[in-house]
Formats: sequence, C-alpha cells, structure tokens
Amino acid sequence: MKREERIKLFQQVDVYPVTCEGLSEGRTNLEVLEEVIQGGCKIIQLREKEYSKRDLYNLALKFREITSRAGILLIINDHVDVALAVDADGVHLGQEDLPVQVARKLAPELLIGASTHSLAQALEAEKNGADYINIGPIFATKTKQGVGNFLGPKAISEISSQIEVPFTVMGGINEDNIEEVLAKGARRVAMVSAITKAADIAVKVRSLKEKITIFSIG
Ligand code: TZP
Ligand code: MG
Repeated sequence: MKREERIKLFQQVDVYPVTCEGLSEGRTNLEVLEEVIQGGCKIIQLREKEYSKRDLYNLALKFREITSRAGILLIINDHVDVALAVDADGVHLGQEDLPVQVARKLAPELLIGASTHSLAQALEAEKNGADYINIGPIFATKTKQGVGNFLGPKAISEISSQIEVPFTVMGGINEDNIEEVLAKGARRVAMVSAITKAADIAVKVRSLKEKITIFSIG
C-alpha cells in the first residue's frame, strides 16, 4: 500500500490499541489482536520492548497476515527494519529511536508516528515529516517505565492547536477518564492496559469506540 492510502486509513482510527503481552492477563498478543479486530479497531501497534528482534519479526509476520486479512493498519513500535521486513503500514518512534527524518529516508511509504512529550517535540516531529504524533503520557501510568511526569489533559489542546498532522493521545487513559481527553479535542486514543487487561477485550473496544463516537457527534 502507498503512503497516501495509509494516511487516508489513519483518518478512520479511533481506538488505537498497543500490545503488551505481559499485561494481557495470560492471553497471547495474537489472541489480543483477534479480539481488537472483533471489537472493530482500525489499527494496532505491536510493541514488545523485551523481545529479541527475531522473535519480534516472527510475531510481526503473523500480525501482518491477520491485519491484512482484516483490512486494518499495522504499526511496529521502535524498529523501522522490522516494519519494512514484514511490510507493515508504519513505525512508531520515540525520542530515543531513529530520528523521524532518517526513518523517512529509509522508509518513504511507511506511516511514521512519533511520541512527543512537549510542544517543542511535537513541532519538531511535524517539521521532520511525521505522519502523526502521539501526545503523552496524559495521565500517570504504570505501563511505561521511567515516565514520572505526566502532561495532564490540558496539554492536548495546547499542543494539538499548534500542529497540522493527526495526533493520538496516550498514557493512563481508560473508560473512566476517556471523556476528559475527548473534551480536549482528542479523537484517536491509544491505550495499552485499558484494553489488554479487559476481561472481554472486544466488548471493551466497542464501548470505548462508542464513547468516542457519541462525543464526536456531540
Ligand atoms: N507512551 C506514553 S504512555 C505509554 C507509552 C508507551 C504507556 C501507555 O500505557 P497505558 O497502559 O495505556 O497507560
Ligand atoms: Mg520507542
């Protein structure tokens, strides 16, 4: 798929699940993937920090097969090479990964997402060619090691008003506080534990999607 088409599909994203097998209550990442597809997600990010590159590649291949069949976007966290190797739709880069403009040279057709934690980082990522940025962490979260400071929902409107590219929000968001981020203009909400820890993941995704839809209609 060409980047243009991927950008178009990204417009349809609402709930944006990010994997973490360790937080999936004994379920595998593949089981979580099947559930989020059942729930109607248009995207998934494969994020496993501790996997060897070979293990990540092998799992990413399976993710690609299933996501292609389901017609949803596959984003790989951190690794441009793995994203290219499995023909994923995109790569998500943090502040300690390859710079966006370098990834763009390597992967002209991939969607490139960038994690940002301030207005300055958001502007920089956009200038360097990110297709979307993530703003976070919005709330305190135990999922990501070493993030002490969280931005608070107010940062969503402050940062998103200064950028043109689509944005996602992340960090400590769940069904109880999602309205707070929606109220600040977020429409694409990335979550790990609110989804991976849910008793019934497909049901949880549907109910999160409904909250976003209801809020968008007003
Ligand atoms: N980046 C910013 S917060 C975060 C990442 C990867 C973790 C979000 O996980 P959760 O469980 O949705 O709080
Ligand atoms: Mg990273």
